[in-house]
Amino acid sequence: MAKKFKLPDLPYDYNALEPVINAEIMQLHHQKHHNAYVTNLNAALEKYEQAEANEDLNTMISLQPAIRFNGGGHINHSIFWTNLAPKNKGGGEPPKGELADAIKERWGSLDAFIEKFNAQAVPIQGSGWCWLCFCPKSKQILTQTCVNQDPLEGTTGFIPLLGIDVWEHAYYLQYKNARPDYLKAIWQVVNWANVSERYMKCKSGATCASCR
Ligand code: MN3
Repeated sequence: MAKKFKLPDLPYDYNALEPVINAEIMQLHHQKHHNAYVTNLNAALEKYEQAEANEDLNTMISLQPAIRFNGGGHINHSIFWTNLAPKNKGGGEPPKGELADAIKERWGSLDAFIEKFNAQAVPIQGSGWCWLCFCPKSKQILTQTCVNQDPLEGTTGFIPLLGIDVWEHAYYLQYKNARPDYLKAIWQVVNWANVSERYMKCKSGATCASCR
C-alpha cells in the first residue's frame, strides 16, 4: 500500500491574511482545492501500485498525468501556505541577511525584484505558478514560471524558495479578473523569514528535503 499523503494544517487561521486574501478564498483553497489534490494523488498512487504489482505497464503510464497534476498540487500548496504569514506574524517584513543580499545583488533592490517577479507572473496563460528559486548547480537565485500544477523541482531541478499561486481560485472571489491587483497586494503577507530559511538550507548544501 502506498504511503498516504495528508493535507497539512494551515499555520494560521483562514481569516489571518485579511484583508489581502479573504477567509472564503483561504478556506476553499485549503479545504477543497488542496484537499482534492491529496485525495486524488492517493487514489492514483494506490492504482499505480496495483498496476505495478500486476506488471500492467499501460495502466501505470496512463496514471502518470494524474500523479503529476495532483502530486504537484500537493507539493506546491504545501510550500505556498508556509510562504505566507499574517501581517502581525511577520508577513510582509522584508528579507534580512544573506537572502536580502542575494536579492539586492541580482535585482538591485527588493522592489525591483517584486516588479520583475510580477511581470513574469501576470502574463502566465491559464493556470500556473511563479517561483523564486535556487539553482543547485550555479548556487544562484532566479525566477521561474510553471504551468498548471507542475512542481518546480520535479520539472526543472530548481529548488523552490517562494511560490505564488496564480490560478484563478487563488484570487478570483476577491480580485475578480484583476490578477495584477492580487499580485501587487500579496507581498504584504509574504513570509520572508520562511523564504530565507529555505534559502539558507539550500546554500548550506544540506539536503533540501525539509524545504519541500
Ligand atoms: Mn491553488
